[in-house]
Amino acid sequence: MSEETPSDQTLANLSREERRFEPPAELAEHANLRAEAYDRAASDREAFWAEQAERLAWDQKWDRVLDWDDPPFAKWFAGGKLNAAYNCVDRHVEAGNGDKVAFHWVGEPADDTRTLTYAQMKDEVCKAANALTELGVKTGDRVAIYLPMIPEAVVAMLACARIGAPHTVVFGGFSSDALASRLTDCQAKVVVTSDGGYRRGAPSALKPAVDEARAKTAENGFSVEKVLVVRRTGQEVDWDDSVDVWWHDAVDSASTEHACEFFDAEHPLYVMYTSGTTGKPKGILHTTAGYLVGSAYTHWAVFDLKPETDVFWCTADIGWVTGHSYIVYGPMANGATQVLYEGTPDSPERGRWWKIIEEYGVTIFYTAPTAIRSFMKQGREIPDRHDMSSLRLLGSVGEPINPEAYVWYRSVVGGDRTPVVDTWWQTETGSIMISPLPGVTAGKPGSAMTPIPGVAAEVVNDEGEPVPNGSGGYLVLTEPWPSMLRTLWGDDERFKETYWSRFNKQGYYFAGDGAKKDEDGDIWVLGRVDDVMNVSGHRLSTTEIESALVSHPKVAEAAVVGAKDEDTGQAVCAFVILREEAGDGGDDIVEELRNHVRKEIGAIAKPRQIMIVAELPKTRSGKIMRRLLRDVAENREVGDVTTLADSSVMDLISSGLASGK
Ligand code: 6R9
Repeated sequence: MSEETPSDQTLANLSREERRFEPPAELAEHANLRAEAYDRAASDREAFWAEQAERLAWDQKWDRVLDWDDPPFAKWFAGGKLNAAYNCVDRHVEAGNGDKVAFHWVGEPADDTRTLTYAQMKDEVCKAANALTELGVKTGDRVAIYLPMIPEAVVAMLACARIGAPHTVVFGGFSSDALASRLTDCQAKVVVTSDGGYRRGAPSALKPAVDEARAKTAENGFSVEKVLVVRRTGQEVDWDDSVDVWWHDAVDSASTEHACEFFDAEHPLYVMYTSGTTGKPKGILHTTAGYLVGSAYTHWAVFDLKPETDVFWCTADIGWVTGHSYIVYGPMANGATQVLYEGTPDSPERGRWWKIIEEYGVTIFYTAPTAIRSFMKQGREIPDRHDMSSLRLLGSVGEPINPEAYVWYRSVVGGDRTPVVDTWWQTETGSIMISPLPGVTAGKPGSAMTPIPGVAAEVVNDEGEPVPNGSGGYLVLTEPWPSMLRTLWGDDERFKETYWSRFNKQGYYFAGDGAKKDEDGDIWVLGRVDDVMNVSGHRLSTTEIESALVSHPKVAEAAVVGAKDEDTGQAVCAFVILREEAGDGGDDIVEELRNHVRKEIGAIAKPRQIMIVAELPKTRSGKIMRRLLRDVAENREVGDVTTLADSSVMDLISSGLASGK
């Protein structure tokens, strides 16, 4: 570990974290949102949201801010009419900002770049909207998008929004099975895909998965009508003339004129599938106005966006909700200039991300803890080779960020200048709910801090009563918010049962996460409640033990699960990735780490078993799939791996363990 990394400040455990980072004076002085907003929003929540809704262009204003007459079915800005695509492109062009860069697109192969202005985006969106209409897509029809991170993905989403056809974006890394089940569930009429995309330096095919998925849905009596195919890699594809249409044939020749229709505020905008703990994926439904208000407001407030000067880069895939809210809808509604990158962080070399930041002068950078920890593993030498002084704000999303990873991010990537906003939210919430405000909050590494102005959250016990400061419980949202999910596609009952019935309190949304309030009342999200362990009657959080492990100088990443144990009910099993400079960690590494956890948290948390591994099983958004590790820890056959970003990881772990590595 380098001298600069504050190992001597290593914490005992999360609750004893005492480092604080005040907002830089300059940022505080010019901050978009000030401390007064908290009280203002709390005193009249609806007025506050109505004020935020003024950021959008409306064809017709709403009659009522919130209709909550039939909870949990909310209507926001009822009576209003607008078009999401118009808000994301046309109005910027009409305001004279057509020449402004919307995207600096960076392909994975070196020197494969494109620059797209707002005027060009508007033309592309109009052409694609005309082409989709020509293919038979009508308002209300669903369109699936299965594409790599190329500009056409954004264009296709906005073209759907423009004609009022809800899109469902399926992550390009998902299998044909996953695609087939989503196509069937939402009965998609058209699929937009490409021949392939680039990953880790090589073209990888996408179209065959669509062909397979179509064959599978046909077995269930459902068929997609058309497949619109972007040529990206030039690889060979099978072709069915009755179904397949090239994008360059249908879109390139289409007219750039498209008069957009204005839709009801509650018109469905998209369905995004997210895995449930059991059973089939849930189709989260978001509607137009509330979602757009939520994503635009939070992008402006939490990232302190100054559209004239900032260059924003969110590294999420467009197939994840973060890509929807913080690449497409929020930033584009705000007229931001962004970087959009097709590839992996380490292709062709490990410094690729830092090089992009340097080259495009990125000022605001938003990524996931999993990425940060993998950079920590490689050491700070790689980012240190780049000038990243343009950065002024960093964000984190997807899982709890361990305090050590937060401090590394801030000091190595952010040059000890930049605030880090740890943003808690979900596919279901549509936009950021709990986060520091960069110009107001003194950040605590590892804490998402407080609900942002306009949002009401609590940590409650089993009875739904708020827990006192210093205690843990369940994270709930206690008031409706504009970008909330409206239902699960086609399943109102499951919607009510999953999110609104855990507590006997009308209108309490249960997020499924455990959290704790520290002595100041600030919120620490502890991960999914299903990931809480019970060891000899003590409830232990996986996050807490993982953070203790990551605070050891030799550890880069850790995943902890509870495995059945005859003596203690459950026992702590840890899977650990070492930092590169630690080599194999030495002969006593396992004992050293077990004792480290005992010292940091206590004997009760000392892992029964620690396994040193090369990789951890993660979803594409970086969430560790503990269910699979639990299978390994309990010597079971490993379960369904279809939502893993890399499904070979489990073989690697199992074989590494079998060979005693
Ligand atoms: C945006 C996104 C949602 C779940 C959520 C929680 C975890 C996300 C977090 C976080 C702690 C944060 N999560 N952000 N946990 N701190 N800052 O990730 O959506 O893919 O639906 O996942 O992710 O467990 O419930 P989604």
